[in-house]
This record gives sequence, C-alpha cells and structure tokens, in this order.
Amino acid sequence: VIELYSWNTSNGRKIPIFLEEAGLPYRVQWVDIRNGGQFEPAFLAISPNNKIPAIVDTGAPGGPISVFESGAILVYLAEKTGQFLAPLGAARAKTLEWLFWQAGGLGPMAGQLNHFAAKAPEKLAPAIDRFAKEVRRLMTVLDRRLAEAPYLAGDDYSIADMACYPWVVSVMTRHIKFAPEAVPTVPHVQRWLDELAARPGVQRGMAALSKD
Ligand SMILES: N[C@@H](CCC(=O)N[C@@H](CS)C(=O)NCC(=O)O)C(=O)O
Repeated sequence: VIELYSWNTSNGRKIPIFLEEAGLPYRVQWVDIRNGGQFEPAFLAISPNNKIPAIVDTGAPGGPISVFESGAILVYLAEKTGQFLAPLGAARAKTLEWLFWQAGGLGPMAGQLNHFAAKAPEKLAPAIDRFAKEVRRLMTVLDRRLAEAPYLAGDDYSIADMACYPWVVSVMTRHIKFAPEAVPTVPHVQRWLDELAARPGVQRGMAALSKD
C-alpha cells in the first residue's frame, strides 16, 4: 500500500491521478496545511520541506521508502510500476523536461498568481502583473507544445501530463476568473484537457482529494 500524505490542492492531486491510472492501492493520510499539519514532526520526518504531497511506500522491497516533491514521487512510482515514463532515451528526456517545467515554472508561477491576485489582503499591482504575464507566457508555451504533439512527452501519455493537468484545470477554471489577462486562447491545451478529463483514472484521481 502507498500511504499518500496530501491535501486538496493541485500539487496534491497529481499523485492520486498516477495511483488511479496505474491501479496501485493507496490510502490518503490528510495533512491539513491550513492548520499547520505540515509542521508536525511525524510529517517533517518524511517531508522535510513541510509541503504536501509525500508518500510512504510501505511495501517496498527492503523496507518502507518515503518520497517528497511531487515530481520525484511521480518518477518513483513510474519506475516502480514501469508505467508512464520510458526507461531511457528521447521519450524519457521529453517527459522529464516537461515534468521539471511544471515543477519549476507553471506550478510556482500559477501559485504566486493565486496568492497575489486572489488571496493576499493587499492587491499589489506589480506582483499581479508579473505573475499574470508569466502564467500567460507559460500557457502559450504549453499550447505550442500541444500543437506539435498529442501529449507533452510526444506520442504517449506520461507523468508530465499528470503533473500539469491539475494546474491547467486551475488556470482555466479559477485563475481565468480572478486574472483573465493570464489566460490566452489555447485551443491545443483545451483539446488535451478534454481528452485527459475523459480518462476514468484522471477523474478518480481528481476526485480522490475532494474535501469541503
Ligand atoms: N514543489 C513542490 C510544491 C509543493 C507545494 O507547494 N505544496 C503546498 C500545497 S500545494 C504546501 O504543502 N504548502 C504548505 C506550506 O507551504 O507550508 C511539489 O511539487 O511537491
């Protein structure tokens, strides 16, 4: 069983998407990041950066293995199951490119935009402008990629798509309301979103952390 330490956020949702797609048994351990659950010593022991998601693979050969950072978790699970990440070569390199692109670009920029445009008590125009422009640029990059290939890694659905999907859903449904200037017209992203949304594993994975 995979113990999944998570909360109902875009970063949190990437992992149940994988687990559902791969059919791996898992149990959700809620970490209430609104009330400091991420700073509990037991959680810090597996996720020292005090962020969800994290996993513990209790059935790993040789004893339990814990992993934090969503990209590292997806790579771990892909290698454990032999699914959604090519073992070597160009397809693997493409998958890792877009996985890191999500973890270093789309996630942080959309997260900052959410903070400054939707949550912060003071509306700081330079911060909103900076992050809205960056999200708009990243969405344009994504649209160009999905114009040339069906999936981010190329011909095959991969962990890169799983990492991007919850964030793109958020940008296209939430960010578009509080920062419409951050969302360009992205027909190829929309085609990809519709296709992923129809996958039963994606549907179950997105629903797995529904709360409130
Ligand atoms: N790069 C990290 C980002 C994780 C992240 O930002 N998690 C947020 C929720 S989406 C969190 O746990 N925040 C709690 C905190 O910062 O204290 C990953 O991809 O796993």
